[in-house]
Amino acid sequence: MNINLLSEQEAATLKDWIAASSRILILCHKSPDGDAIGSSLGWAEYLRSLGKNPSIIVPDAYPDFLHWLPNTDKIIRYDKHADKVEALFSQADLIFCLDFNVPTRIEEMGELLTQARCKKVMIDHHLNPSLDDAMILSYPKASSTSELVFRIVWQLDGFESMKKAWAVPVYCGMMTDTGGFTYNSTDPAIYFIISQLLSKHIDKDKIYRNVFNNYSSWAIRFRGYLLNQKMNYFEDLHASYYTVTRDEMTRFNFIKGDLEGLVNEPLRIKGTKLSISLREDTDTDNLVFVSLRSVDDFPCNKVAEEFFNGGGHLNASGGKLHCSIEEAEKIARQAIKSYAEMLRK
Ligand SMILES: [Mn+2]
Repeated sequence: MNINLLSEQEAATLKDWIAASSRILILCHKSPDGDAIGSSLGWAEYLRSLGKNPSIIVPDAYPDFLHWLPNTDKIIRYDKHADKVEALFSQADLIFCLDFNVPTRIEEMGELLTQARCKKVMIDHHLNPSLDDAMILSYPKASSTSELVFRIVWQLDGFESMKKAWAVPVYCGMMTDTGGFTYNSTDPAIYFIISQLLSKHIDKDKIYRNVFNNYSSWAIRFRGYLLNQKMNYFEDLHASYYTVTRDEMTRFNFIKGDLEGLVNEPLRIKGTKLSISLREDTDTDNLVFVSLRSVDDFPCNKVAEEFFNGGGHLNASGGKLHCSIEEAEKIARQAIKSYAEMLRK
């Protein structure tokens, strides 16, 4: 199966740039998810196989359920080690941007990235990438950036020498970005890739359990509480929203990752087309994070753009509101009502 993505020119340039660089950084987006971490670890492992020693830098904390991945001890957090990261940026000769499309996705680090005078490569699957003076390898149809890492390593003839420590994060990133291969995962290439990853002796069932069956009892109670007490379901409109307040997070000993994927749960109600999650920030007042999920051709990214200062994929997007949770709730109701015609069908 031909799974190559890059033009010959891109492949050659990428090889040259890597070969010529010795101070390489790998960055991924704020609040890193399984794909951000998985693709970064996988790409770092590939670069190490070429004799490089890249630094993986993340803007802030990533969920507990990813800490078991190999080599996470090498990940540097900008929010904890700003000075060290700034020094690394000032010396870098090649920067890889994985799983994000614009510098603002890495918040304060975005400035360091735009100001850095070195070669930059963006490898990503989000829509509308933009990074000045960079080689942009953007494939919005791909399931995940981890899939892109696999395909690029494959095309650059790195696959043979890759070991389990490469295959595990790559598989993990593909799995998490597709909800365990239940959405955005119909491309046959994905299953070719999985079969190749399995040849590196990964235990895919264990990877699934490590990620998805890794909750505390508090988290399960919290998720149950939100569905039971907080879900607003519009039967006639096949849409749902729920709110999560800071008080509730404290009450249920919330830690990062506890509510991961919960926004998908209302979609399990027969016929549901749209699910919206509204969550207060843990520190900042009047900041509400919004997650949206939809099915089939209902464009939740349009809803995100129009009502929640956000955007994203057709069926998975996000945004944020600078207002109270009560006002956010009103906006969500308004959003659902304004799409009533499309939702009712
Ligand atoms: Mn991704």
